[in-house]
Amino acid sequence: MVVLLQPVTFNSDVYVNPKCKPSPVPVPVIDLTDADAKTQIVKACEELGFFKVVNHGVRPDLLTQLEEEANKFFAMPQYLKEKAGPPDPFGYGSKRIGPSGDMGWLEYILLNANHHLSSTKTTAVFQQTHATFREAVEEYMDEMKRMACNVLEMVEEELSIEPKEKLSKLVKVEESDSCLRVNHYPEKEETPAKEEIGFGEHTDPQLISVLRSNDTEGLQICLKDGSWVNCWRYSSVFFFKSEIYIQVMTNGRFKSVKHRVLTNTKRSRLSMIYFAGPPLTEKIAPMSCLVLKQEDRLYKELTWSQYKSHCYKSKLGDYRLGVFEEQ
Ligand code: GA4
Repeated sequence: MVVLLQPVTFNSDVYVNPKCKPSPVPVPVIDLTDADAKTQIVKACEELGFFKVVNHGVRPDLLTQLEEEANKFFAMPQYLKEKAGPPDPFGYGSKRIGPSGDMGWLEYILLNANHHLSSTKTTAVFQQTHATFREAVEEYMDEMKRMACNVLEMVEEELSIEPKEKLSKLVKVEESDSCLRVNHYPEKEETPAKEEIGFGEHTDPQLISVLRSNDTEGLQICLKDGSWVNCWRYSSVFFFKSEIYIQVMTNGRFKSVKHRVLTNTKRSRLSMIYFAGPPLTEKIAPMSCLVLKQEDRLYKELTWSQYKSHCYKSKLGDYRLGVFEEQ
């Protein structure tokens, strides 16, 4: 079957910001029920590291419900929200991102999807809110895990990765170090709204991530030629990004996409990102089924825990893949 990519036009989900260099590369739209979806997913991960999925099976009212509950949390008085902060890295954070001094125009909650790794800060998020928030978050995490595993299993099939479920198991197991980030970029009061860095440019360390937002623009991805394109209007669909971990496992065949969020609208932006990560003890290395000769290996082996501690010593925009590169 021929894969048709949607053309980029100003009114589609992806448009070229007049301030950015124009680029002809469109974001692939993949119907998860399509018999050819696995081929399209692999192609998208190889070319852009970013794609949009439709027919994902997540009930739309879960999205509305979670969005409402999250908005209620962010509307609470600052002193109450701060009972769940500062982040350790989980919990509530405002403007500060990570431990190395990065700042952004946002507030957020970071929640671990694995109860065993939950911290008192995570618990504190739910102590300030109704049980309906926790219920919506838990159902959403289950749905994101299901979708992430589904996509990873399609990748395994397409690339003939052995043993079966090699990738999806990393996320399915109870020890998986996956997390959910809910970002709130507050509305701007001034007119015209001043453009600010909401979340600075970076690539994510995990396997893959699943992302959606309310109907507000701001997310930009960086293309191979260094130009930035805006992605927006995706309240009922999901975007997937392939991340550094899967780039290493596929020996560079999949790309992790650099992205950032700019805030330049009067509307507030709410985004939810599920990061599918492996257990802390898991070793990250190129899969032998994809690297025929030892000398073709681009990356050395590290455990997820070693890599994570390296990430937490870095600044957001740092090149974090370097630590895997063979000398
Ligand atoms: C980027 C992806 C996820 O949001 C995150 C981020 C983490 C954090 O906010 O605590 C980091 C960032 C992210 C990578 C470099 C370090 C760690 C902030 C930062 C400066 C939760 C993650 O796993 O890595």
